[in-house]
Amino acid sequence: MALIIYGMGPSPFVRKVRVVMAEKGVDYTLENVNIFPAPDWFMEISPLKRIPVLRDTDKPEPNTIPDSSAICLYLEQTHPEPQLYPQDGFERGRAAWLEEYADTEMAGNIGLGVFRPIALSALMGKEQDTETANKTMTEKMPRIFDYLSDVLGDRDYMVGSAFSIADIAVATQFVNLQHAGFKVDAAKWPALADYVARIHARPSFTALIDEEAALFAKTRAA
Ligand SMILES: N[C@@H](CCC(=O)N[C@@H](CS)C(=O)NCC(=O)O)C(=O)O
Repeated sequence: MALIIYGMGPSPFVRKVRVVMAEKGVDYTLENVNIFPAPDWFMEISPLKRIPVLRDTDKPEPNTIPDSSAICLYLEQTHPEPQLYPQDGFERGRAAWLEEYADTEMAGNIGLGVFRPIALSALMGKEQDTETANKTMTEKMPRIFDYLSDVLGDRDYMVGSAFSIADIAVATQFVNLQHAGFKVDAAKWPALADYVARIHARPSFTALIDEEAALFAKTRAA
């Protein structure tokens, strides 16, 4: 099975898929696609114009799947070990919910409110909008940190007692927050800050964080 991921490293959704592949030991090729703007050929395999898209060259055309959640589900089916979706039905539903929460609420606020105004702007040679980032951090993010702290409680993982797709989806969004020079305030949300550090310390995450670090070393908010 030859798998290709179309996307760019710093996308939290591309990272989510790459972490799943690393956890499962799946080989793939990352083909860089610049979505600013997306090329015409890419629109044919990604009608929503979004990255990532997976291509499985062993399948007859159309052999592509857009959307990180759809791709991760396919990978779980083709590479069941280690299991990244809870066995228990209720916990599986909770994991799907947290993945959705991360992909929408977290991605919206971190992506548009912090990462783009700071890290992406700097990468693209534009002026950084620290006002928007600081406003997001003070007005929007505390609600998210409170919610995730409540969900986590005193456990090690977001759902049940095992590492799952929920942890990957949540933690990948925190990488983008860090690329912009922000993090969870450990004085206010100690368990969440500890959790993020622990999940990011997994080899599947560190490899990608290290790969992206050089790119963002100079783009963080002062
Ligand atoms: N639900 C999608 C979201 C993907 C997404 O929003 N990707 C962003 C990059 S981080 C993108 O391609 N944006 C391009 C655009 O909105 O035009 C997924 O999980 O893959």
